[in-house]
Formats: sequence, C-alpha cells, structure tokens
Amino acid sequence: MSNTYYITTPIYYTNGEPHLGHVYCTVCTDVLARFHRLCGEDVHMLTGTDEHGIKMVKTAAALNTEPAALAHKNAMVFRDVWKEMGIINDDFIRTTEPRHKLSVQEIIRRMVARDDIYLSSYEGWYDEGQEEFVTETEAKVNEYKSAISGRPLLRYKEQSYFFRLSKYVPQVLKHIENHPDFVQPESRRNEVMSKIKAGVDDLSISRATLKWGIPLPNDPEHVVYVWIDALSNYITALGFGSMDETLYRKYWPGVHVIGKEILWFHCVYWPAMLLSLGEPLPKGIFAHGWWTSEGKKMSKSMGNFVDLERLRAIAKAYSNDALRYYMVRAGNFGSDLDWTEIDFIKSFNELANVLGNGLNRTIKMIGKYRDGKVPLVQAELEPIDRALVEKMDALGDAVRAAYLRYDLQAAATLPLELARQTNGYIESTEPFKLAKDPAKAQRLSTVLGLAAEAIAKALMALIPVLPEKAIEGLKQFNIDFAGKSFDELMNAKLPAGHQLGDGKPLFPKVEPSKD
Ligand code: ME8
Repeated sequence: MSNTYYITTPIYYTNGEPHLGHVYCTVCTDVLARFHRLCGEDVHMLTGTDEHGIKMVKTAAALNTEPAALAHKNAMVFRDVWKEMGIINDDFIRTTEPRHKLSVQEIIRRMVARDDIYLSSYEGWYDEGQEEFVTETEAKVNEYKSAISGRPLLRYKEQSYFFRLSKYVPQVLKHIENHPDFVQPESRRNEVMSKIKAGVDDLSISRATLKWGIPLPNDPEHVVYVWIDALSNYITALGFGSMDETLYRKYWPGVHVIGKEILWFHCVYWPAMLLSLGEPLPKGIFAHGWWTSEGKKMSKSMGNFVDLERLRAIAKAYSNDALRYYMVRAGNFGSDLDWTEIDFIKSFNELANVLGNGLNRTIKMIGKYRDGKVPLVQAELEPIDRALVEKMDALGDAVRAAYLRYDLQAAATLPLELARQTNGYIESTEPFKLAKDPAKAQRLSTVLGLAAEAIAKALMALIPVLPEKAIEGLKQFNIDFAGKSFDELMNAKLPAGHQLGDGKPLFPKVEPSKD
C-alpha cells in the first residue's frame, strides 16, 4: 500500500488578505497533514493563491492598481502568514507562476485533443464574487442575486469555449454513489447528488472579454475560466503535464479540504476534468462549514470581521496553538461555527487550567517528592488507577479513529478529557497527603507515576493540534519525541527513574489588553 498522503487547501483569492475562514481551513488541513506525518506517511501539503479572474480585475481597478501588483502583494501576505502561524505546507502554488500556466495550457490542449472543448456562445447569469455561472432557475430562486454575497448577478452574453461537462456527469455521479467517502460530510454528498440529478449543462470555460488570465492555447484571444485555471492547481503544482511528473506520479490522487461554498466546483467540474484527462479522481473531498462572528455573518461594515490583524494579535497574546485549538474545537469539522471572544477565552482557559495545570502540578510534585524522577508504578492498582489506565490506553486508538473520520474536534478534545480525568485523579488520591505518611510511599509513587504517564500521553496525542505547546510540554517531561511515530508515542511508557525536566506554565495567564 502506498505510504503517501497528499492534502490540499483551496487556493485563496488574492483580492484581499487572509481572514478567519482562510486561516481555519489551512489550520485544519495542517492538523490533518501533521497527524498523517506523525503516522510515518510521506505527506505533501499544498496551499497557494488563485490570482486570476474578473474579481481581481475589478478589485485592482477600485484600488487604482494593476491586478498583477495586487495579486503579488496579497500572495506574499498569504505565503508569509502560513510561516508565521507554523503551517507546514510543502509547496505554495500561485496561478500566475509559469509552471502553473504552462501546465494549465497542456491540460486544455489534452481536453481539446479529446474533443471535449467546442466553441459556442454563453448567455446567462454570472456571480462575479464567486466567479460562478448561475442557471436561470438558481438565479430566479435567489432573486437574481448572489446566494453567497447577496450582490446582483450580472448578465453575460459572449462567445466562449465550452467543456463537455454533461458527457462526464453520469460517470461523476456514479463515482459519488459508489464511493461513500468521496464527498464528506454525508449531508454535502447528498446535496451534490441531488443537484447533479437536477441536470447539468456543459460549462463555459473561456472568456474573450477578459485579459487577466491564462490564454487558451488553441485561441489566445480567450483566457481560461478562472475555476478551470484554479482547480488545475492541485496537479499543476505536482508538475502534471510538465517535463518532470515525478511528484505527480508519487502523490496524486490527494484529499481536498475546502469550504462548503465551493463544493460544486470540486465535486463536479474537477472530477469531470480529470475524467477528460484520463487521470485518477481525488481520494476525497471534505467540505467544512462557515464561520459567523458573534452570531452574525462576518462583515467589515458590521465591525465583526475577524481579519488578519485580529488573528495576529490573538496569536501573539495567547500563542498560535491557542488559536488552533479554539478553531478546531469550536465545532464539529463540517458544521458551521461561530466566533465569539467569550468562547475563545473559555477554550484558552481550558488549555491553561486542564492541560497546563495538569502538567505543571505533576512535574512539580514529582520534583518535590521524588527528586524529579518518574516513580515506579506498583503492580497492584486500585479501581481509580485502573480507570485512568484504561482511559490512557484507549487514547491512541480513539484519536486515530477520530482523525480518520475527519473528526478534528474529537481529536483535539479527547486528550483534554484525559488531562481532565488526571486532574480529578490527583484531587481524589491526594498525593500531598500521601506524601506526609511514609507508610504510603508506594501508593504515592503509583499515583505520581500514573499521573505523569497520562499527561504525557495527552500531550503526545495533541502534537498535530498543538505542535508548539505539546512539544514544549513533552520537553518538560524530558521526552524525546523526534522521529517517533504516533503509535510509538502512544505505546511508550515513562520508565521508572526517568529524569523529568523543569516545569513551567504551558499557557501563561494573559493580562486583558487595554484596547
Ligand atoms: O473560493 N468560514 O477562494 P477564497 C469558513 N479561489 N471558511 C471560509 C470562510 C468563512 N466565513 N470564508 C472563506 C476561493 N473561507 C477560490 C478557491 S480552489 C481551487 C479555488 C475559506 O479566497 C473556505 O475554506 O474565497 C473557502 O472554501 C475558502 O476560504 C475560499 O477562499
């Protein structure tokens, strides 16, 4: 079985800077990538920027600049912010790069050679915010406004090349039906299937009235429709259609993590394009939900927009990992979510009081009562010990299963539950009292040994979600995690006599900011 794992985010539009939605999607993708990396898989994670299309042209004009300049400026912000936030993307693709453009042209050439592209004319509705053609029925339902932004749809009438989408749609539908995991969550899969069954026309894939895009190889007066250009990124970044297809051969097919509003493009257009090319379909497409902020749609005019500046300030004050944890735990991966300042603070306090405190008191007590050396757990266990052991022994499998079903929320909260149980265990077993009675020395060793092991397990299981803090915590345990797989870590025992490092608060208290 292949040991590779290819995972992608959408490539984001460069008409603005990254915001909460972009950061959320990239963080979740990074969490999944880190988990698979930790399992020893050869992971390749891709993100990047989608720089063409009418939206870019219009935004640039409004800002009195050129699309290329605007794209470059924002692409650099996206690229740098992922570094700043500790995202490990193996590549960053920009649709204005020659490697992408050449490969897209090759893709079109192959589709033309298959007779899957023909010249005709398009007359219909277009949602410029979404860069999406909208059918008359959908347009009417939404009163000729965008279903996403609410802005009026535009009427387009122009000559255009078309892709024979309808030819491939039955095959796409069959694939979705035969592969229940292809589109997740299930509610989204059902949504796509019913929309397909309602009928799908061929797709206009070129624009003659737009200059900002990739020229069609067979007719350079036209540029490639931005979604055909953008979707191709998942394989152009791997060198598809170039002189060197090594990465493509190695990593494709992959898993696409996207937001629910771009499901249709990924589940219908993209598989149909791949079928036309005779290439394998993606392994899976996972659509996550949308964020609102303080109960309302995020909007700059409403003042509830969670922009980059806000996210940076939070990460600076509370750490990148506190932000990651909040986002992953805020709701089920796949459901809509709501950002609130109060919930963020609650989630930070959970990290500090449950995980940080569990770690700190364990290290401190072992320092105080056992010279910082992990004590020997006695063979004879009491029911309360056994309950803790059961929980820690089950953690690895439970977390793995959660990741494999894309349940990132459970993957993040299960280790916290173990830490919570450990705190309760310490409170019930009262090691500070045991320490006063020399006859209870062995009991104290068991309690401290088990508490240490449980907290260490919780930290190990949290590495994908809290890459900085989990490792900082493991360093306090003096555990060398480098090169160890998830299974090895989850099965590791802290040997008696193992010398712990110094304890210090993992999530220090943050003074409320004055502004
Ligand atoms: O659609 N809540 O780019 P984009 C959650 N270029 N996620 C959100 C969000 C919100 N409020 N807002 C945005 C595009 N996102 C195309 C993609 S891919 C071949 C081309 C996230 O800049 C979510 O993941 O509009 C969504 O799919 C993505 O940002 C869209 O980013």
